[in-house]
Amino acid sequence: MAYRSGGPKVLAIVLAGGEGKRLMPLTRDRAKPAVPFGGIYRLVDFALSNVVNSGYLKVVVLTQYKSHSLDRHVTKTWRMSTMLGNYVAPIPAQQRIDKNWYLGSADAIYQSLNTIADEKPDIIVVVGADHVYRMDFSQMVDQHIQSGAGVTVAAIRQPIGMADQFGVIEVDDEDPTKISAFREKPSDPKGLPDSPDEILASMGNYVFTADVLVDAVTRDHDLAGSRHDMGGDIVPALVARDAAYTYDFKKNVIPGGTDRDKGYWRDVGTLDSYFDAHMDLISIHPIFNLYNYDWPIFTDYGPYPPAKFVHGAHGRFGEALNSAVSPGTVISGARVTNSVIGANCRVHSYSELDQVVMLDNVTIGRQCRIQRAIIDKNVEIPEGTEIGLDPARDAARGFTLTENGVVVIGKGDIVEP
Ligand code: ADQ
Repeated sequence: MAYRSGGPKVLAIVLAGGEGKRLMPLTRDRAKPAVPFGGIYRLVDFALSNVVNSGYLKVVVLTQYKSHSLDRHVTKTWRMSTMLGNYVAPIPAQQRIDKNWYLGSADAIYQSLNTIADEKPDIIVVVGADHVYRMDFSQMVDQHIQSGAGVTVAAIRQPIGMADQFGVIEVDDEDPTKISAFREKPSDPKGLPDSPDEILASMGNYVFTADVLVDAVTRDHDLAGSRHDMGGDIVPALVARDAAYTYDFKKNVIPGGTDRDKGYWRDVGTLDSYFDAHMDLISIHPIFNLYNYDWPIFTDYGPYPPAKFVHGAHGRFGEALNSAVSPGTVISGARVTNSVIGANCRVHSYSELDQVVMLDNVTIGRQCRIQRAIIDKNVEIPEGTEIGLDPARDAARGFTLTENGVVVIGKGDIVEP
């Protein structure tokens, strides 16, 4: 492949139409990529920061399901100077070609082919929007160009028990970068030859030669029986045409990265993995390091002042330990440990919170005890409430309880003391 001077012209497509059923109630009225994460971010900020930090500044975000808050966040946060022709553009499903909403992620791209025709890129980087990680896509693009692949799929080893959540990659005996088989969410996975308890999982990030992607989604559109899915249909079709290679995420080097967070990647598809990923943020030497400003994670959290910790009733200290507390929040006379607290929250006297993930605008009244809980936006917890201490009682009150026993309270839910 020969490119004009200055390297290939790259367009990034962020797939952000996912429904995120397993994150209910957090996805009750927002798309999964719009789910708040880490106090001040939305999930989509991780994918977009990676794309932009990789140097790719022409970006379309394909949205569909309950896209209002996602759209608002992307439009507000991801403004770039248009003078150089750069943009991050949310594109809602708009029945441009077919009179139906997107049937799957490949159909989302098919119905947005006009954005590719307008830009005329050489390379298209297609990424999901529901993972927490850092990745320099330009290193994957370099490998893609050198290998002559039609598609390159980013890959990471995962426990074999999770095979039914991922596209599973098998590689060629002679050339371990070449994909010999790709099965979407198989129920009968084979372990890796050197590690029978692991599989090689697709991260849902792809680099395509532009013509190959356009051709693949166009053929797929007319294919009877296709689910029009990137992992389920497009990648297997290109494997069958001998055009699919894999990129080993372990090789990816991030400026400012540490040994501890090298290779960190979390699919926060379930409430338990969402909760665990928050605990990774606040571990004393963070497993995922938000403080690496060489590869910043960008966001916009609103017009809030710094967080404040004040004496509450009877002079009790307001304190937070091993916790991340977002701007606008006031902790007065309460003790918060091992928690991630969103913006503009209030935690009042004598309350004790441990391992709590709290999104924006939550008020915790006095004398509450809350453990291992996720509390969505705009929830008011009345004085004297206990949550997370007695699973049977929490279930009886209508709260969601995860497999690992984390209690989840949905946006705006009314909580009785
Ligand atoms: P899943 O995450 O299960 O598996 P999917 O639900 O299609 O696949 O989501 C992939 C991305 O596409 C997400 O960012 C989602 O928001 C978006 N998306 C889904 N439907 C869409 C639509 N109709 N329009 C626009 N965007 C849409 C995928 C791959 C697997 C891989 C895992 C890694 O299919 O092969 O292993 O990601 O987590």
